[in-house]
Amino acid sequence: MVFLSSLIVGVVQLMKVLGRFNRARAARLTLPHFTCQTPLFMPVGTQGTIKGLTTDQLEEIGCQIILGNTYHLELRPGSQLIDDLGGLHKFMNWKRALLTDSGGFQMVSLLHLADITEEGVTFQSPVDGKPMLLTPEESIHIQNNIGADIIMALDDVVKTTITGPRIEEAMYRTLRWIDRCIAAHKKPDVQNLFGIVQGGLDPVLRDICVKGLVERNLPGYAIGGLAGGEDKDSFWRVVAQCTAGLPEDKPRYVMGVGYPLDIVVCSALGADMYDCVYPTRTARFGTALVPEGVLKLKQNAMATDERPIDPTCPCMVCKNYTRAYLHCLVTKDAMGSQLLSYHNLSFMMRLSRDLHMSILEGRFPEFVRGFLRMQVCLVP
Ligand SMILES: *C1O[C@H](CO)[C@@H](O)[C@H](O)[C@H]1NC(C)=O
Ligand SMILES: *[C@@H]1O[C@H](CO)[C@@H](O)[C@H](O)[C@H]1NC(C)=O
Ligand SMILES: [Zn+2]
Repeated sequence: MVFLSSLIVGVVQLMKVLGRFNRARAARLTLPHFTCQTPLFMPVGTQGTIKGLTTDQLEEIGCQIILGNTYHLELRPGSQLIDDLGGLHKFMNWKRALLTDSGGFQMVSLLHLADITEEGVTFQSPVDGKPMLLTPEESIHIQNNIGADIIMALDDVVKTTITGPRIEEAMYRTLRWIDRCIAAHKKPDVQNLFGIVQGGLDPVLRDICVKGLVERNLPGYAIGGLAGGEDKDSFWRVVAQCTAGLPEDKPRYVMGVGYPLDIVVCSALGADMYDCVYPTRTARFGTALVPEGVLKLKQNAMATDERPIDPTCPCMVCKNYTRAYLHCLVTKDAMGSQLLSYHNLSFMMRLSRDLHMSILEGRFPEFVRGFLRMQVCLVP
């Protein structure tokens, strides 16, 4: 079985660009478990679930790939157990594509005591407080156990708002670590290892990192270290520079992005993949994505509003429920946030399809203009 799938993966090119408009691309991404279309959005399933939605519902709204957090999966239930039970696809009953992150970003952002050395990321176990070490080898080992279609290299993450020699150190270390990741990767036939471009906001460092990674001829590349509080101009400049330097026939993933507007702009700049925590971030639910920006269902005006969240949305929630009903649920019942997540993700999936089709059909500029015209009314 493994032999057969490795044969298939061996002959099928990972990415085929089906259409372009200037730098924007609509492509087909042939992954071991599913063939996806780009631009591609990946909802984040922290513990192997997307909050409140079943895998059937995810398929129903057109979700093609889910991002799993290695750090959370390793803590619970543990990657060894996932491997013993047949891999994450089987464990969570998801037949389509999966991507796992390296676990490094989560550690650095969640654990105050994380410390980065040449060996790896040292941190205090949140379970028993013991010091632990995540090396590039260990990250790949864990991700090999989890079995996602795409796995991410461990990189040395720094916030873009930091300046000085630390940015340069992190970029060169990321390049040294990619070789350790490649050497440790046991399943290159069924899992695609992506490298991550670092270098902060410095064009010279970004350029060195892009060239260094491209030399390694990886299946795909991510642009990392963004969406961390830098201004929009710097953000778009870095994305534009990196996409211009990365190979035409390989997928480009902008990590930690994001908002619908950012996704539209990054797609225009030649990026293909995004992870979107934003549409399912349930901390302060009661907000829904609509073409104009966001709709706040908690507002009193919603209490008697008989319209759906978004009259132009064909999703199950907008077909069946009024704003008034959702207003009543949002602060009181788990189903409120579940229905909103369903609509929010449907919205993103529809945006993904619209981008893909508008590029294929040569009407990408019209689509972007229409999108921007709607958004300006209600930007949060
Ligand atoms: C809601 O509407 C859909 C049509 O999108 C329909 O198929 C479905 O049965 C309805 N669901 C509920 C719970 O009413
Ligand atoms: C829906 O999306 C909005 C905007 O991204 C976000 O603020 C909100 O938390 C999301 N709601 C749910 C329930 O996922
Ligand atoms: Zn909807």
